[in-house]
Amino acid sequence: GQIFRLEDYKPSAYLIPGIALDFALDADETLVTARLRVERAENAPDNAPLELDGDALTLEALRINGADAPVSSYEATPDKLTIRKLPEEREFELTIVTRVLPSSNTTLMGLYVSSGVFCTQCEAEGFRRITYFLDRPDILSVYTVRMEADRKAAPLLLSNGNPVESGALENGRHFAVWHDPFPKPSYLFALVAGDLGVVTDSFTTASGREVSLGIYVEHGKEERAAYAMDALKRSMRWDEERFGREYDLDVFNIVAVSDFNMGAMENKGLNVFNDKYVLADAETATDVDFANIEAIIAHEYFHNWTGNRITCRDWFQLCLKEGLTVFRDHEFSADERSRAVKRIGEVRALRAHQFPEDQGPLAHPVRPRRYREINNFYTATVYEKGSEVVRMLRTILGEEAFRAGMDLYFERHDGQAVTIEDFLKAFEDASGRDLTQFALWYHQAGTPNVALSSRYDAEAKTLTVEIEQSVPPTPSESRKRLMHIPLAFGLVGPEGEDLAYESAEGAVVENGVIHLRKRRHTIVFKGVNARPVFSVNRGFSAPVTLCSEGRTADRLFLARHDSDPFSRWQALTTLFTDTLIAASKAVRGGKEPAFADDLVQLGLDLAADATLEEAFRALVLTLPSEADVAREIGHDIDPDAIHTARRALLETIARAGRETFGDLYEGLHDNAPFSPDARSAGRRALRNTLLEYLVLGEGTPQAARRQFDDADNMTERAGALTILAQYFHDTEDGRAALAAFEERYRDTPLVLDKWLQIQAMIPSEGAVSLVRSLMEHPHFSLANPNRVRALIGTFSMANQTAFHSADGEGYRLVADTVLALDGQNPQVAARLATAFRSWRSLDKGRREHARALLADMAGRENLSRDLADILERTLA
Ligand code: DPP
Ligand code: ZN
Repeated sequence: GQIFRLEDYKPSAYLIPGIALDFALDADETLVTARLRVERAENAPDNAPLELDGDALTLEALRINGADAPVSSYEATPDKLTIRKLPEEREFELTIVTRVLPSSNTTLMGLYVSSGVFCTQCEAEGFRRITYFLDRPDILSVYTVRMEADRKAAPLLLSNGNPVESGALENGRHFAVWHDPFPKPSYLFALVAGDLGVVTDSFTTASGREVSLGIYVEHGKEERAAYAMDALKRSMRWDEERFGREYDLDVFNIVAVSDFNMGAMENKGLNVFNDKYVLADAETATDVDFANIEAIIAHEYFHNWTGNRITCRDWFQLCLKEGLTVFRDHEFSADERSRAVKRIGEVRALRAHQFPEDQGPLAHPVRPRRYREINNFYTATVYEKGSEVVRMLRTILGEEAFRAGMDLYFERHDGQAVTIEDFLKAFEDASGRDLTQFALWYHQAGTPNVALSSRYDAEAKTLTVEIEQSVPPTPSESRKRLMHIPLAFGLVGPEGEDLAYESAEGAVVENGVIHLRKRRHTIVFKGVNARPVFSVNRGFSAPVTLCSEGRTADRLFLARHDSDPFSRWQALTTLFTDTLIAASKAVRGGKEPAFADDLVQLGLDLAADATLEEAFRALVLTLPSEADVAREIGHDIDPDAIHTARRALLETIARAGRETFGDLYEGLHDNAPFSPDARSAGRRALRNTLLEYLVLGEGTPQAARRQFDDADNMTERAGALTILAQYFHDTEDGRAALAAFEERYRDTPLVLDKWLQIQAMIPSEGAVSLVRSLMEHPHFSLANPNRVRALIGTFSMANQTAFHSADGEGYRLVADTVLALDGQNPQVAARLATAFRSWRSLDKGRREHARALLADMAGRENLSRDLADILERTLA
């Protein structure tokens, strides 16, 4: 297939400043009439043909300045319309009539039907499934959209911008016209037409403009949209206060649909959401769901400035909007909730999703230089690492200069389609700093490693720190340049306070941050009055792996005393990870795993420490996952050994903490009515974590069964069910709870997804056949991405022993599903296939099974471009 390269970017020879779209909506066959105002760009040759993108389109008519275009003047295929003979004038009008088939569109890109509702998804290249167009983000157009549809089937007609006009038509049909005054790229176009319920509200912007807010959901589900509405209003306020960004249209609408490839989409003034990220109440949503809704509502709203008002010049710049907007939504959640807990969650997610990507065959820079299929670059690297890069920028510049840079960026580029270079230039100009070396974070793939050692000289009162950076080779980038790595640090004294020092030599050290810019730095801190423990990468200031001399005593100390909560958690996590690596080695060697008492005691003490937030204490008791341990081992992985080792540590802690945990668990119960706030969520998280240990300590399911039966909210009910399923799935209690849950939520698909998910994680011999049988359940459907992700996605990501089952059957299950899905929904199929990305780090037998299946898949005929690209890169 064709490879697109960053260096090949050329501005378009034609512009389309205005477009009027007219949709005659019909589920089987919709006629789309697009009237394009086309302009020849300055400096473009007069005779350049106009090549418009299409995808699976049928051309019904083509008119140039109102007259039918002679057949000889153009050429139309499903994926391209080339017009060779164009008017002499610089400006002309093209009318293009296409025919599209919404109800048979299973790709969920372009115009499709979800539960009877017409909706669209155009990012990245879905608009070309609606009409022929210059479907690239640097073509900005003002849109006017007219829709007509059956009034009964689709009383609601929404598009971008503001409503202009609506009315009745003959034959029970009606129409509406929307106009969006802000020029936008085609990927931000959206329409929704259907019969939906609505929650309305309003928001007054800082300058006093009144905005009507609407959240549209299936009838009967309106109450479950209340939290999303609240999150939206808080997001709008926050963006004004923190970034000075005000909303710009008269209306802001959100529509929840049940079939959606992504989480949500930031179409101008009309966000379309996966209903999973809108609908929530105590009965159906966990605290994690509430937090995700808050974050995603914020994320899509924040795109209005970072993405919509200022957009990407081309898709290589995807991180320009995504990394930045993730950073903004992270900051929002940190402000709304607990900053420390939020940060730990971000880092756990980064390590779970981005690190394996960066360390495997699919590694790519935050700003990729080439792609075959852009859909495959909506990755943890672009999003999560992209956000980390913006965070580092703030660390380097400081809050004030960072904000000045953002202000300049908004001021300078409003209404434009720009690049990472433009973005960085705004910060350089606002701060007077040179960001050339820093920019490597966008250009170079791979997770840098920082190796570190320190020694204290009591007589000289110096602490000498040796730091060395290296960036590992990644596909097609064997030689790496040295990065600018900002490491926040502290010298932790005997009482836990940060020790002062007189001077630091050997690197730029300012405001508690070491700026690593060379391969090696020897930093001498002078005037340090007591032996400190060096605490580094506080707050995870840089997304690197750290390799430091393993002084266990120092880590135990930091876990108890570091003033940075992230570093406390990190110290403990490192200790747990190291001990789990050692234990899985022991298991593999046929020995009993053993765990140090002081580590177990540390876990118990932190869990019981009432001065700490409950959510933090829950994280303390959450051991590194099997995948975390596997990633740290890195090669010749045996998931069974890791599972056995981790289970042994869980049981060791459970036995040691039996009494403490029981008391804590009981003490955390309260009778207050459910509230999704962070504090209450933290309490529930800790209770659920404790429950697992309680059950393991007692060896009986009673406590979990009791919580399952008594719960008045989904967090506690699903938490208990997860434990029952994990440890007691083959007992009466486990079976009964799973059946009761299924019965209770028979008519609530999003909750039945949890039921699938919980079963997909059961680490048993029968896991593969259980999942295969659940695929036959009436609730399951390959056509719905949420179902697929809940069952097959969870199985491949969160059931290490079963997915990597030594007989290869777990791989086969995922491969079968990927192939079955590819013909319907290539995007979701390709995403599912990335589960194989770490195949080379497994032990020999598993590696062989994975390779054989990957090769078999790659050899099939008619693979989508999406899937072929992933398979090819994974095998390379
Ligand atoms: N809708 C996706 C997001 O907001 C892609 N833009 O990240
Ligand atoms: Zn986004």
